[in-house]
Amino acid sequence: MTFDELDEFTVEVPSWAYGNSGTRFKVFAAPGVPRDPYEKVADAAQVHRHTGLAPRVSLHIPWDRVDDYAALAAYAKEQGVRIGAINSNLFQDDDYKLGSLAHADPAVRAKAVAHHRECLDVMRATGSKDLKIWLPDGTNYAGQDSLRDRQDRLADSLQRIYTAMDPDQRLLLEYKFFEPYFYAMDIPDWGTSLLHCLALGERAQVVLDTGHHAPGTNIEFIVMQLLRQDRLGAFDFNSRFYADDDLIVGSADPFQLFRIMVEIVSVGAHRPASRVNFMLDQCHNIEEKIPGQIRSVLNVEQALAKALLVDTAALSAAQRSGDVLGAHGLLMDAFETDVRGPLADRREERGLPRDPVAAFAASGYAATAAATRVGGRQAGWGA
Ligand code: PSV
Ligand code: MN
Ligand code: MN
Repeated sequence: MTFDELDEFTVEVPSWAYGNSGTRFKVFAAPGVPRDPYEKVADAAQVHRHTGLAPRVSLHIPWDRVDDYAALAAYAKEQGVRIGAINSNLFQDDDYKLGSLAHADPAVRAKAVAHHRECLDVMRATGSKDLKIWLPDGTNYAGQDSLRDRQDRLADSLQRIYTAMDPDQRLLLEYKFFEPYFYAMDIPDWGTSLLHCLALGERAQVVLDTGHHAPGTNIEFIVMQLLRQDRLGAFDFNSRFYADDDLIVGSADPFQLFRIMVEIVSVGAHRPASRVNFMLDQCHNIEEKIPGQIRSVLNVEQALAKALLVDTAALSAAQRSGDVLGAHGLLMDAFETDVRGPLADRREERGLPRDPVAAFAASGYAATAAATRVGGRQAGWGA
């Protein structure tokens, strides 16, 4: 088993995974959590140090607001990582109660567009190329607002943001079928996101968050369709049992993650040239956060490794000859293969720990952070 195709594969980690988090019932305080964006970047760098898989960290503005973004980017470099996507925030301002980019009031829309100009400046200062927008806008009651007018206003706001971008910057547009509004979200699905991206131009692409679909949705079908259109810009990986659970990717349904990776591999979209940004969007409410992130990037690598094992020539022959069970069996053969040993060997060959979770535990980093960081912050509380 050789996995040369994994050489250039990377996963981006989110700054918000390292702060305290919880549900609307309780946020649990963990020892040693970061007190500022610098410490979040330092924690994120631990994931890369022990796995070699996570060289970028996404920021969330204003949660990660600092005076000098170039200095933050330089610090990230010292730590062996760099700044990835910049996420805007349209959900924590009283002005946005009835919407942001789709709000009926032009002044609120202008404020939301201006926030994205700030994010574009952060990208220029940090070298980030991806502006990531999750639009929380929506309505709770039928008749509350015109569904159609909201789409028109949203299209106009997005156009203003797109126009303000540099030629080498991308706009990544996420969708979510419910929450924080429950009657109609303004970007509820991949089709709506894709339509807005098509209207904007080729540097606008869809973000697929694995937790943002109704139960039973065939996510790999969406992956295939977006790849066909060259509009899959990024993943937000996580796992769900019920709603937007944000649990560790590959924990709830490793087979689904494998099926997604099969679609990715079938068109070579795991290679950097495809520019699909494989990101995590997770919270670690009850487990340790850095080991949770390490486990997560390893789960993604494992799913990709299994997808690379599919005997594509035999599969294609079975599919063309109508061999239903044979074709399914070939896929299952790859999924059932235990790749953990070969991946550990591979890490060792590259000077990385065979067991990154154990290596992190042995490093003493968590104990030092717990002893020296007093008053760590809640994820999403800002710096
Ligand atoms: C809210 O659902 C959310 O989890 C979205 O998935 C965003 O990507 C993330 O928050 C960060 O804004
Ligand atoms: Mn997300
Ligand atoms: Mn989410």
